[in-house]
Amino acid sequence: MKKLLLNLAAGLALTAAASAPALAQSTLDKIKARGNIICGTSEGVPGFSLQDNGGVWKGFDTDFCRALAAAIFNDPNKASYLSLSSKNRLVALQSGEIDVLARTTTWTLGRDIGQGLTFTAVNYYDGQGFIVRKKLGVTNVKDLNGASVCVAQGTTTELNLADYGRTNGIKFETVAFATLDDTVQAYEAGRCDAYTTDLSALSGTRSRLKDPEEHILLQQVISKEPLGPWVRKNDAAWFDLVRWTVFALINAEELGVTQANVEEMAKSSQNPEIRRMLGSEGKFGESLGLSNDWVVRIIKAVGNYGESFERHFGANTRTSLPRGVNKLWTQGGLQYAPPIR
Ligand SMILES: N[C@@H](CCC(=O)N[C@@H](CS)C(=O)NCC(=O)O)C(=O)O
Repeated sequence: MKKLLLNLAAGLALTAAASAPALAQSTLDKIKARGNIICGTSEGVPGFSLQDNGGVWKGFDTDFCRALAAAIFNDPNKASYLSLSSKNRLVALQSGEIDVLARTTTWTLGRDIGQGLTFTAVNYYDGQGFIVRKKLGVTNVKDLNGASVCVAQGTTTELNLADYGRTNGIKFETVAFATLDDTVQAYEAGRCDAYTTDLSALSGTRSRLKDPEEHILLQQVISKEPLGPWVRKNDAAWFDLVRWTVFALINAEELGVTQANVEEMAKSSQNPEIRRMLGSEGKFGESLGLSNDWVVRIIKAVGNYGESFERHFGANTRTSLPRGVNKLWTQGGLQYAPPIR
């Protein structure tokens, strides 16, 4: 009887194994086999991701893709970029055209659930703002009753604008466009009284208008826009790596590990947290499918979170932004990464 039950159990186990769907190859394995990572990027948002005159992508989001390439290949240049509009970015990730979407994309429940996608970690806390021509004399979003507002399609921006109108009894004439260029050009050509998007992108956009001085950013922030990289659902290995790369960048800043000192720290730091993070102790890199010095590789390539922020949004850049709520939690901000242990 016992044997019969055992046989039955074995038979059931076999049936279960045979009917289970073949485990899809992890994106990480595909990337390793391909020899580079394909990153979904913007259509050009100064500070986040923008091609320079030589066609090289640069920015805070670009740095993140470079960090992933460094972690996997010890070479930040092993990342290629696919420029995507707001409208087509999620489909590009769903269909497997890109490995990761690192493009000012807000974490919302609707996107995180039921679309085959997963948000990884917040690397920039943003909010929605407005830009208007100074000569309109508008100082508050509430003065925009009856105004036309340019917005990009397929964004949270479009939805927040409608919500804000409803809650505040304001009638906006929403004029939505499929691409960033069309949206900004329409605003610049005077087709709309205002242009609305994430505040961080607005200040960069303003700097690229023909006469930035003619435009002002309104003070109100009408939404929460937690931004960060996205991956496909049900790919735990790749999700873990992308998420912990965000956390590694933030932890490195908190622990004072910089592009300039990381190699020295890896050799001689006695701080156990730093030693674990840099792989001088423990095998965390291996458990992520990488080498144990994966964070050394990342920080050597792009610096820590604060260094990347400063490089792209610092006071000396054209896209200067206050660090604001993106300061570390130890300095009164919201950036807080779980410990590497
Ligand atoms: N964070 C918002 C909006 C992001 C967004 O796509 N913004 C528009 C207006 S700046 C856009 O076209 N961005 C340009 C780009 O990233 O190429 C979202 O996730 O829906």
